Amino acid sequence: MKIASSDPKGPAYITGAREVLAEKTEQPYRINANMHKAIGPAALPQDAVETIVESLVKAQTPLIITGYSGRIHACPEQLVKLAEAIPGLRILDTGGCHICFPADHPSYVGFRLSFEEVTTKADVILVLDCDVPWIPSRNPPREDAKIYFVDVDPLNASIGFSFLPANGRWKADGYTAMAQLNRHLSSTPKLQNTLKDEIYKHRWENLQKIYSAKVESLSKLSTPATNGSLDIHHVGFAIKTAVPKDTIFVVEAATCAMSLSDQIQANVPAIWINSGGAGLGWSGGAALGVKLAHNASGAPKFICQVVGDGCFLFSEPSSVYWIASRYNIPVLTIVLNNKGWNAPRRSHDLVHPKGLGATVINKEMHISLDPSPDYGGIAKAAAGSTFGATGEGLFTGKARTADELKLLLEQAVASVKSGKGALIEAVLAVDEKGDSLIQK
Ligand SMILES: Cc1ncc(C[n+]2csc(CCOP(=O)(O)OP(=O)(O)O)c2C)c(N)n1
Ligand SMILES: [Mg+2]
Repeated sequence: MKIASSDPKGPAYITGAREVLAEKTEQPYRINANMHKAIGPAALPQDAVETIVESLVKAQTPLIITGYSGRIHACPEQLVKLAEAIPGLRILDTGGCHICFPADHPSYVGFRLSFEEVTTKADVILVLDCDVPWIPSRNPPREDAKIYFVDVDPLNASIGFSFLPANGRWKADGYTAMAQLNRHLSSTPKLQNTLKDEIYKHRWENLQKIYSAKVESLSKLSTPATNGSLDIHHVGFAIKTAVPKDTIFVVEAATCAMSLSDQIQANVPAIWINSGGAGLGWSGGAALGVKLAHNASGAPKFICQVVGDGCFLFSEPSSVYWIASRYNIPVLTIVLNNKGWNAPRRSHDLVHPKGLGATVINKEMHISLDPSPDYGGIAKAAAGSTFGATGEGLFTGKARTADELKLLLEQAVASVKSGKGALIEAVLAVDEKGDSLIQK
């Protein structure tokens, strides 16, 4: 397996016929890497630049929906520039992999999977590097919405069936395309004149109000329950408070991911990395890889993996913690114990709201992990009696209350900083259907 560096970038299987591979070469074979560089980024044609910019400027409720444009770390800055140049333009992040827009910006709708209702209100939508911008049966765009689609791979050529109806679609690099839109906007006097209209000022003020209300509501949600028991909002807040400011989050948190992102409020590209695929179990190995990559770049970072209990079990923890210990790769893991697989319950209820499954508890649906395995114990056993060169085993702990979590997080962060990996299990207060018992 190799990592493709031309778009669509990512892991690629390379196959070679056995007979050819077994042949002897006559002389040493060399490849000149300079002659094998990745394909350069593709730009938008000028008429597309003009069409998209004019539509966004003239729209009443313009929206950009994106999923993985943040993979190019310079792209969020271009989106911010565009959102500030066209007041009222909002950005919805569907959480493809990297964060695509700073969470503390008033134009950010947030990281929401594809059922956010702003999609149904927009009159112009630019979909940028995104595979599932909405779900047609839940939050379809307006019939009269103009939709433009810019993606490195708009046809998803390697996927059996994938098609997004749109008024225009272009294959282009997200950063290059957004920089083109910004250049055209700032150098076109007619559009600049239009943007002087009072309406844009009002729209900007309105976004500030929406943003202030959001900050207030997230702050309320972040408080612990009166009896101290835990929900994802408080756990997210506690993690954010405990870890270093420039922590990189490696996230595989399934149904907890959106609330977690609300509290983590990632505002720098690439500090939030989500699995880009559907097969669970990615984050254990990924967290170690992210740690090694930062070490290799010469700028080591604190890595915090946040993982659902189901995903943790999928992640081959016996290999992950043995490798972490054997090769001395300390990261902090937070396991979110909500007693099992919440996502299949949600999927079931979306598709069969009145089905038989809606009447039974998670144990009867066989999606429960209750009683729970000893998550910390599994990791500790795999890491062995000495983590790396520290002479001590992995640091582990289990928190059921806000006070326990605070204390354990402090100790775990100190442990990881001293070179020894750590795992904290956060036990969320949920009922037998996986719903939070905490009402806020
Ligand atoms: C390898 C693999 N198996 C099964 C699934 C289907 N699946 C999607 S989400 C999920 C449950 C994940 O559980 P957990 O990590 O506890 O998160 P929660 O749903 O509780 O938020 C499952 C089984 C999958 N995506 N990948
Ligand atoms: Mg779970």
